[in-house]
Amino acid sequence: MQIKQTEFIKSVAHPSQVPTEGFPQIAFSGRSNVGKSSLINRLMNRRNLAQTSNTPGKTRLLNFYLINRNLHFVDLPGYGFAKRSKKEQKSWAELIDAYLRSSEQLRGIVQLIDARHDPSRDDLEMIEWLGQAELPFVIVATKVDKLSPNKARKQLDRSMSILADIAEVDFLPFSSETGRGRPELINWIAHVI
Ligand SMILES: Nc1nc2c(ncn2[C@@H]2O[C@H](COP(=O)(O)OP(=O)(O)OP(=O)(O)O)[C@@H](O)[C@H]2O)c(=O)[nH]1
Ligand SMILES: [Mg+2]
Repeated sequence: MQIKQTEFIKSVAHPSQVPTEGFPQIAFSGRSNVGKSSLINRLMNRRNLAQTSNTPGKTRLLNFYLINRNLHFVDLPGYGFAKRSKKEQKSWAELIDAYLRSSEQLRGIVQLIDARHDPSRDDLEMIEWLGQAELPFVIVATKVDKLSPNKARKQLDRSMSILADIAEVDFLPFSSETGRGRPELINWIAHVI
């Protein structure tokens, strides 16, 4: 698969507003600031179509992008952003949860973790959920450019062994800075849709 044509479609605050064209959907999940929007931009080779920010909590809605006029990418709001009120965190969790449970077109989930750190408690909860849902998912360890090759390998091994206890996982190192992992992730997407 080659990504040739990309456009922003819409932001959605409720699962009932999800586009109804029936195109397959790939969703991108992970804690706030982990790099979901940056990864989507890198996949699309668009600089700032998906809005990124140093401030966590930039993506608050489900954002839909149309790829090659026949596939949707869904940028999910990040979880685990402590500065939001409990009420707001709950409403985000409910939006993500309702979408993941109700979408009939969802073909797979790209779950991001930070290559520099052990998966957080929220990450583990999410990945455990994914392990039980009957949906293909891949764990992408992003920001790998921020580590030396040696440190990256060590931390990835650590994270992989932690995750191996809770779910059977595919694992992919990625960098939105350098594009590392892009071909492999596009292959994975092409395979599951
Ligand atoms: N060096 C490096 N920086 C990255 C990478 N991916 C993201 N960043 C930076 O990390 C910050 C957050 O990235 P976003 O893509 O906005 O993160 P997000 O997961 O969409 O965040 P929310 O929308 O808040 O959930 C930005 O400053 C990015 O430039 C990467 O692979 N390498
Ligand atoms: Mg974002």
